[in-house]
This record gives sequence, C-alpha cells and structure tokens, in this order.
Amino acid sequence: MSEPRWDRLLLNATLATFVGDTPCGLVERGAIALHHGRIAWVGRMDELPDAPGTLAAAVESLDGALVTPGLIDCHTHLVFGGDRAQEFDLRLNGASYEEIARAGGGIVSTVNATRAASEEQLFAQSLPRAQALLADGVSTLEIKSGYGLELDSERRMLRVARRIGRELGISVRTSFLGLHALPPEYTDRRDDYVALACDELLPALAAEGLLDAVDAFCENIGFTRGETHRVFERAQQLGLPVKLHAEQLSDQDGAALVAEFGGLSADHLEYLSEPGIKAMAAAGTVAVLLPGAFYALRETKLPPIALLREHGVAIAIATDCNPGTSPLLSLRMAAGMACTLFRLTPEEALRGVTVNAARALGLHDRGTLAAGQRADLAVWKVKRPAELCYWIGGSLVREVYVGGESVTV
Ligand code: DI6
Ligand code: FE
Repeated sequence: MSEPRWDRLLLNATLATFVGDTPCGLVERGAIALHHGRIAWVGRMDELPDAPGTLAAAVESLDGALVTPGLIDCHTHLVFGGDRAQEFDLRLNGASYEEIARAGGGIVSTVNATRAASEEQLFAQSLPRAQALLADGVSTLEIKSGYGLELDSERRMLRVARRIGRELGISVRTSFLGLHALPPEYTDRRDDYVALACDELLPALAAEGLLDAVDAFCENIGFTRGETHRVFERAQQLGLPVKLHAEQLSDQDGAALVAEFGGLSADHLEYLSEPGIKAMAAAGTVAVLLPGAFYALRETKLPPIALLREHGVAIAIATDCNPGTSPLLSLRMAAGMACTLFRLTPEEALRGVTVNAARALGLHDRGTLAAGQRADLAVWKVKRPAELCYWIGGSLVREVYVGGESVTV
C-alpha cells in the first residue's frame, strides 16, 4: 500500500474559508487536509480524490463542527506589569481617561509597574492573558511595547512577547510603541524623549531583531503628527512597516499620515474624517476597530463604518488588550461587540478577525482556509459562523491547530 499523502484529514466539517464570494466562503460537508504545517487540500468531502482512509495518516470526523482560520488578534498591549482596576473605579465615579492621564495616572502608572517588574515577573503576569486569547481561538497575536519607554524595559517587554509565542506555540508579531506616553523623567523635555525613541531605542531594538513594525499614539494626550512623522521616517529607514493609533479621542489627521507611509493599519478611528478614509483606501491601509476600548471608555462617537464600506477600506477587529482602556481577553467577544456596538455584520466581524487581520499584520500566509496557507485552524463547538459573534462569553473552542499541530487550549 502506498504512503498516505497527508498527515491529517478532517472530515464532515463546516468550513468558513473566507475565500470566494459566498457568505464567509462557507463549504458544507467539507474536508480539510493538513500536511507539513500547511493546508494541503480544502473542499467538499464528495470531491476528495480518494477514499479518506487511504489519503491521510490520521482521519477525524467533526460531525458538522465549524472550522475557521485560526483567529488573529492584530492589536494588543498584553505584556504589562500591574493592573488599573483602581482607575476603573475612578472612571465609574466620573473621572475621564484624559483627566486621569493628565494627573499622572493612566499609561504612566502602568509604565511604573512595568519598569519595576523583572522579566520573569512580566512573563508570569502576561502569559495567562495570551493563554486566554488562545483558549478562545487565537493563533496569531500582535503585542506592542510602550510601557517601558527606556531601553531595558522596552527590550524586556519585547523579549517577553516573543517568549510567549514560543511557550504557547503560537505566532507573535511585535510592534515598537515608544511614542506611547511621555515618561515622567522627560516632563518638559519632549523633544529629548522623541529623539531618544527615534534615534536610540528604535534602532537598537530593531538591530536586536525584536521588532516587526512601528506604532505610535498620535493623540492630544499622546504625540503630535509631527512627532509621529519623525518615528515613521526612522521606521522607513530601518525597513519596518508602520501602523498608528489614530483618531481615537480626537481627529489629528493621523490616518492620512499612516497612509502616506503605506502603513499596514490605522487603529481605533472613532474620529476619522472622510479625507482620512480616502487616503487609507488609496494606500490599502486596513481600518482596525477596537470595540473593547469604545465600550470601556463609554465612548459614544461611532467609527464611520458606512464610509469605510463605501470606500472599500478593509476592516479588522482586535481586542486592544491593555490594562487601561480595554482589559479584554476574548477576540470572539471583540467580534461580537463589533456587531452589537458598531453594527458590523457577523461576516464582516469574522473577516475582521481572520483575513483582514492577517492583512493588518502584513501576513499573506494565513487568515483563510486555502491550499498552501499555514495550517492554523480553530475547530468550534458550534456549526454556524454567526454563532461565534452571537454567544457572549462561554468557551466555544474545541481545538486549535497551529502550523498543523494541535495546541492545548
Ligand atoms: N490607546 C489605547 O487604547 C491604549 N494605548 C493607546 O495608545 C491604552 C493604553 C493604556 O491606557 O494603558
Ligand atoms: Fe492600543
């Protein structure tokens, strides 16, 4: 008897492939073959080239269970020290996020806790957050620096981010967010800090191979458009793609700036204007919406969804997992919130955590179920794609495969 051609064959699956024009690219009574870490074959079971038992070393029937690409969380800050539960209390009693930040709380309080944590402590505190995301179907995760704001602490955060990927067997992409907040020791010396971030921290961390992209917080309580321009220029010199926290609390024309640099994504976008949308559409910059932050800040201004659709801007959804504005540990929940709060369709939200999220990270080898893609899959306990957005909470994951291997969730 000849050797089976595939490592593993999953049968009787409902496949949300996100390929083609049908809703979610759905294939009923589908089969998907995994081989050497890649998807080797996808289609209807009745189109398999031979009897299943002869095709693969391991064959499993899924009884109609839904299979999606492994989910991709393209915007998180999940490596940090401490928490900000006390600030949550202050906000519930009427203080605004800006007021807390201007009074020296907010991001800066997490900077202090992160600087005080050793690499082991930071790893021990952050790992469970990544585990929670994985348990909810995430197989690729972006993690930003930005709570260190000096070389050793930024490096520690990024090393912990990479280590989380190795520990859990998932993909972690890292972004430098040196322009996140002005560190307390640079009060009244803004230019010196921006110079430090652009000319010392960024090149040093890039040289250590710790960075995949560069981000900034372009906001009236963050950094100006000019300062953002400066860090983007340096990123460009170093060959790193850019992305931006843009138009979250006010319109700084940041989306147009990141588009001008051919950026991967502009993120948040509640205050985005039509010229910004047009610039994003022309540059192919993805709109990353973060409903967790919208919810936690009790924001009322909605991102301009109708205009994003009209101009054909790809929409992704992420958790923004961070201790201040979005302590959210479920990407599926973020997708559900995008439906309920932003009125995305479940299909749009699910494209937002798969195919469009891959694009927001500049990754072309994942985010759909197609032959040749990485074998990153989530097998669910439900049968219809919309259920992933409809159920609030609970644990719906049956199995996650990363690079063809089942990982413990
Ligand atoms: N925007 C956000 O939503 C997070 N960072 C940012 O630039 C919030 C970070 C925090 O409050 O700790
Ligand atoms: Fe963020």
